[in-house]
Amino acid sequence: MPRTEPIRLEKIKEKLQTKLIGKTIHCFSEVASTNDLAKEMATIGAKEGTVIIAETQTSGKGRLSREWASPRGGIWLSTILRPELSGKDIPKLTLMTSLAVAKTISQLFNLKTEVKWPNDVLINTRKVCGILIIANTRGGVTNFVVVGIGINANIELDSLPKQVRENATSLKHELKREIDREQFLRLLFEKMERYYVMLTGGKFSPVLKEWKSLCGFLGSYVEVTSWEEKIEGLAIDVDENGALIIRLQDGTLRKVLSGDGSLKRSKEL
Ligand code: BT5
Repeated sequence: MPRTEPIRLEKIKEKLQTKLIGKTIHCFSEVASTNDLAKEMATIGAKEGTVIIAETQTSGKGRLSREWASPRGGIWLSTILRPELSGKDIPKLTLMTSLAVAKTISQLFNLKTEVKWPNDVLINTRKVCGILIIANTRGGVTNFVVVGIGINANIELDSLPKQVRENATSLKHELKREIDREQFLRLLFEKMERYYVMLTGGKFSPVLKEWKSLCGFLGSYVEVTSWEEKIEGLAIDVDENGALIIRLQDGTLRKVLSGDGSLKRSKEL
């Protein structure tokens, strides 16, 4: 079986057209978590746009300290950003990142992708990418943000833990071939930068509109678990701050912030 070659930095850089994201890239064979490393590097002053990539993570993290399986062949990366955004605007970064990943996949491989609130990208209802953002803010001012992205690229599904496999897919599984990870990263960085410039330039509405056009859950009955609470209703919108708006059975509207929303389709009420 062919084994994916390690990601080659110079191959990403060759034709990279960004001014910010990926201008500095550090590639590692193995780290505990690219997010943890990026956080450390940001704390000691790493420049905005710095990207940390690892071939594998021994302690990859999802939200609320959940485990993120990171076998070799995937794309596990973190980007350091220093946006002038207040804390309430940070979830916008998750939405723009999932949009950038979904668009990269559909453009390169002609695969139909779906974004799932708040932090996933799906192919055929299965998770191909998860995003985890860490924000460092003080007194309402954002010092730095780490955008962690995990993409199941060139991995076999049986390299994922059994309980994860059922709801996951990989690009290799969908395409029945390996992808060029450097080409993928170049396009991803370009798309992220484009949306980031729009977001930080006060033009988030068109980004959100595009995100919604790929969001399969709006208009469906959903069950959201947020901080131990279960909320069922009709998902009617995602607002400018990335909160999901649900219409409950009694007609009242409920806003769920993206912190720990986890969403699944439910039968009609
Ligand atoms: C996420 O959390 O989806 C965020 C994942 C972020 C991973 C990246 S990789 C680079 C960077 N460094 C890190 O340490 N993390 C970031 P959440 O929504 O909480 O989903 C976690 C759940 O997804 C787990 O509980 C599993 O059920 C499932 N899962 C774990 N590994 C997976 C994988 N490789 N593919 C699909 N699903 C997975």
